[in-house]
Amino acid sequence: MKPIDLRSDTVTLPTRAMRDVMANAELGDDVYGEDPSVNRLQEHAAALMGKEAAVFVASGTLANQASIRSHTHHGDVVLAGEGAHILRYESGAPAALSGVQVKTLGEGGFFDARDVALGVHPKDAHYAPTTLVALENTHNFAGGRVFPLEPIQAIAEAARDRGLALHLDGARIMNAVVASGISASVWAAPFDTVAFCLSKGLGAPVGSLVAGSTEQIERIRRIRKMWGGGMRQAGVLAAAGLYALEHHVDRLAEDHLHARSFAEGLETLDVDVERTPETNMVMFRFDDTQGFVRETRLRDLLINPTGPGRFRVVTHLGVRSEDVDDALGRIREALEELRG
Ligand code: TLP
Repeated sequence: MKPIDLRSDTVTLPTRAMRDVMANAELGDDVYGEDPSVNRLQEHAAALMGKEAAVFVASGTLANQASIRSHTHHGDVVLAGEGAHILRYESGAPAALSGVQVKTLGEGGFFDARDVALGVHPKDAHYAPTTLVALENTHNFAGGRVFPLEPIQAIAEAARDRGLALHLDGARIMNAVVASGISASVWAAPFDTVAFCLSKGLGAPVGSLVAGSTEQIERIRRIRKMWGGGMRQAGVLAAAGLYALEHHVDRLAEDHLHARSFAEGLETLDVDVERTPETNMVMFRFDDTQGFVRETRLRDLLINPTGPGRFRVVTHLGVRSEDVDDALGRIREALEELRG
């Protein structure tokens, strides 16, 4: 049986064409700023996000955490939505690497300008200074939902009025672009820094970027070096990233369609799907967490729980429509076994 891996869009393998551009990439030492492929990718990313500059980093985690470090001082408070990746899945980095506390706002990953206004600490020696708002789009823990533009613009205004900086964890911002038809630069405009990933739905093997002002990106470049993230002949990876941005954005629509048919298929199997997928994730519930994992793995189907009784399916470059049908067939069998 062919294994079907729906744990994440991070599991994609580079295509033949992508490997070819990697093999032929022009290289140099990026710590000296001399890798032409990295430079090309960074210029492309900055233009795409409508910012002055961009820096190539190893991961989404590094992109977020170096950005947080660049905006804050030890002891500050960062405001973020519930289930934010920076808080939930980055190994405690805001506290460990920047010495900041993350305070969550709103519900289910989403919040509004009023939450920001109420969340900011007063300027009083009893309170830690609030200096940054970090927003995630699409929101992973919420199931790949798009954080709508209007509330973001209002949040940005509320944050600016209070002197706060704004960071976007846009690991999957291109999924939001394809789902909404709104360009990346419009999504990025309210933010001082925007992190986005090449190694998720876009299918590159490694790499993320942060875009922002020249000054902010220089600060992040220094933090990247300090944290051991200077990458020398990184053009091998940058070439894959550039290829992904040029060839794999429009096809995200296919992943979104696959997620929707997956959700419909699950419903016909009487599985409790949280909501109609907006992008490439399907969140669903099944009480017997261990049983579901066991029975699907026995059928070469990989699906991760996000917590007790809650699962996430992620569609990606390596999932074709036959795989969706095939995976649903395997789930039907697993459920027959578990429901008896
Ligand atoms: N998310 C991974 C896991 O860490 C959960 C996944 O499989 O979805 N921001 C967001 C919104 C992300 O979803 C991720 C990765 C990151 C940042 C971190 O990216 P990497 O894994 O490159 O450090």
